[in-house]
Amino acid sequence: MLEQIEPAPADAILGLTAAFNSDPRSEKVNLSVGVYKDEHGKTPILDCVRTAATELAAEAATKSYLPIPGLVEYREAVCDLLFGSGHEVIEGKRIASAQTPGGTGALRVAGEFIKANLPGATLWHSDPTWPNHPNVFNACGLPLKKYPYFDSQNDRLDYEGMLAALKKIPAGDVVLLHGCCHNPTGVDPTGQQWTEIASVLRERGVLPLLDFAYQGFADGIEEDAAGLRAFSTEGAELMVCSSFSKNFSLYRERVGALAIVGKTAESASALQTQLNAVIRRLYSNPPAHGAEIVNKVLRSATLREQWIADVAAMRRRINNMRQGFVDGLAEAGVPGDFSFITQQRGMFSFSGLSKEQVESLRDEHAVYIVGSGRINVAGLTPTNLKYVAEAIGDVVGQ
Ligand code: PLP
Ligand code: TYF
Repeated sequence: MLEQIEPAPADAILGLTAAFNSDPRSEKVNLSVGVYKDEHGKTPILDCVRTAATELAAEAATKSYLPIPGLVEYREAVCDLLFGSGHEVIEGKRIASAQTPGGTGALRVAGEFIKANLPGATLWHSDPTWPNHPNVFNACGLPLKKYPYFDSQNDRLDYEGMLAALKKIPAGDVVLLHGCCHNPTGVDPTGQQWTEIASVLRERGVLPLLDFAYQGFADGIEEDAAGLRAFSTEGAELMVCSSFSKNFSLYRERVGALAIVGKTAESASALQTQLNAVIRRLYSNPPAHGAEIVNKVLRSATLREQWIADVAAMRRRINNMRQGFVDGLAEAGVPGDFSFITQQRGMFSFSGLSKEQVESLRDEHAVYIVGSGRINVAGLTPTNLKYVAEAIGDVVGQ
């Protein structure tokens, strides 16, 4: 009976890396998957991570199971990072939380939690969004709808369209927002807009779900939490999915977290038991290693300082590449104003290239970007920048 099963379609993003890997052309450049690369094109292990891992190896006393929601010290350190230590939601014991296998694991747990505990809720996501969002939430059996997000004419947030749509969402539904560094557009609301979005959702009785996978890649670790904190007002409820794949460069260790903020401490206790029940039936308890590393770095003054500097260096390199990319396009004679690329935040740039141009880039120049026109700016290096800009110049001029 298994032989009747058809192959699944290739993943919109990961399928490209598979094609890239088997491309024999030596000039090839992979700007598809959202992975940070240094100026040599490598995804490094951070020094603070290496030190923490070495210390952990020496200290390790057991490999017995973690509790269902993971390491309590890690969960507390993550909540401090998200909300700010001493925040009312922490002091008031209003958070139910779990260590999860990556940000994707957090999203799946959140989706299953919503399905089990908020029957009938529709999940609203931005148009466009990360293609894995619909994959994950469809798999949870949640009905999905979109709200407008990107103004492609002007390469900016369609704030008016977004807000008008949010004002019509029925009470009891859930709205998914990208906490910062929106994937794929690189366009985020301003601080003032976040405050307004938060109050609209709160007034309507709509639950915000923030996907926070790039903390530190826009303006800074603290600064990037401004959106999330706009939602964390007295008595407000929200859910946050956090990931340390990018900002700790711990991709394969699968480290993330889910925080659910309840109205009261009593409510949060009930939420924690429901969260544990969801995890128990999904994967029982999370893997330990990556979370132990993050916990150690966040709790050591020296390692934490190194980490903050490492994130700042990644952020600066990406921003330098943004400027270099805009300059490179001008030098390659590509017509048009590309200054919007320097305004976009995080790893990605939404280039505006058409599907056909994306295909020509790949077929004729071995430059791989996502079909939506999304470019991973963090994959640009001083070595490949000129080649990529000229390749784009060629396909745009065709
Ligand atoms: N959410 C968004 C928007 C992302 O771009 C990513 C990773 O690329 C994730 C969540 C989750 O990443 P991970 O599961 O690797 O932590
Ligand atoms: O490039 C992106 O948007 C992501 C990156 O297990 C990614 O899809 C790749 C693998 C993975 C999670 C996220």
